[in-house]
Amino acid sequence: MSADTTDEKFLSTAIKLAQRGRGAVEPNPMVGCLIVREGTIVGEGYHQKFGGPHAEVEAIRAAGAATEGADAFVTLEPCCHTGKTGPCTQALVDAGIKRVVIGCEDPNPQVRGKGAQRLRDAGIVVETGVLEAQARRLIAPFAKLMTTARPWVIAKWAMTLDGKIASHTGSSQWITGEASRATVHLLRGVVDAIVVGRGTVEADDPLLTARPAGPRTPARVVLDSQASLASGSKLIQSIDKAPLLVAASYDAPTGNIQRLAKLDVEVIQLEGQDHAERLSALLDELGRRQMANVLVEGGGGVLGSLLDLDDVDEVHAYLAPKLIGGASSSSPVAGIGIEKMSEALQLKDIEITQLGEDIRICGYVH
Ligand code: AOF
Ligand code: ZN
Repeated sequence: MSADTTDEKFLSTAIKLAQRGRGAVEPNPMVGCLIVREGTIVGEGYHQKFGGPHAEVEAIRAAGAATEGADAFVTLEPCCHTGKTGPCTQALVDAGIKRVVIGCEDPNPQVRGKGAQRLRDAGIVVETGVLEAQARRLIAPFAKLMTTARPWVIAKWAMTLDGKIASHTGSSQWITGEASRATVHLLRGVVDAIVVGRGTVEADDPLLTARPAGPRTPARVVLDSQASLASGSKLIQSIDKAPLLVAASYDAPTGNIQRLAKLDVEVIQLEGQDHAERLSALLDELGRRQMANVLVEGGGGVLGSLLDLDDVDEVHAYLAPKLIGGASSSSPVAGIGIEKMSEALQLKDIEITQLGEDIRICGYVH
């Protein structure tokens, strides 16, 4: 193997290691680090928990005395500032590391290039941009929140083979099988919020919790301009299981807001003349709350507005081999839509997975 492919191999392992922190480190980035000496991994580490030690510190600790003269492979540029923990650049220097291979730059303005420079200044050989595209994907939610103050938006839907999310009478449970639904619960357990429209709550009366629970308990958010969510809904009945946020407009009747507040529902009122404007305001609000990942589960109106706003970052579409027909049966993404097929959003880095008899297609919008 050439030096480059060896570097990529170790960095790829570090990326997999980093992913173990998903759901536990946010809004921090997932980061993985390997210490390698004469071609052998002598220490592994990853950022395990928000506020906890960084990946480099974990890997250096695991390697013990073997760090002297070794290489470090880090998915993200090592930090050079003191946050909740000390600078990783100093830890690498103190450990006697002679070469650092980095996946991508840290978009945090306190670091951005300065971390790599600090290492070079200390006489360490630094290679940057190894498996850069993958390393950037790994930190995409962190990078988006850091640079736009908005969360990463994952749009999820399940549809029949003929593109419907419910029958013409509104029947929708269940389109996909158990294996598909289990993966949705895994995803719910690593995000900060699950967003749905009021119509979806009325049609499906969902709980919107992760079952089994994951490392993170997502807040449940309902777009409900009049704050009219029924007191008997499962969302309200399960208020002790996960926070519930109703995103209303300034036109919402005070009586409705007071009724929900008494039931421990948090009601926020959003600026905006229409659903799309208020959805945009909601993303700003969730960003202010330092939410890095938001899962939007429908319905078609909400997903359509998101698409019209160009605010979808990632898509998880489940396709079940069922036919239901019906001119009036709903499809997953409504809104105004795009005029020409030549202007359709083309997803990138597509991943196709078979789950029981269903197919899941995941991809990135940008
Ligand atoms: C690294 N290695 O494993 C991580 C880094 O508040 P702190 O001290 O945890 O610092 C958080 C910032 O450090 C975060 O915004 C990002 O810039 C960087 N994250 N850096 O060298 C790591 N998680
Ligand atoms: Zn650090």
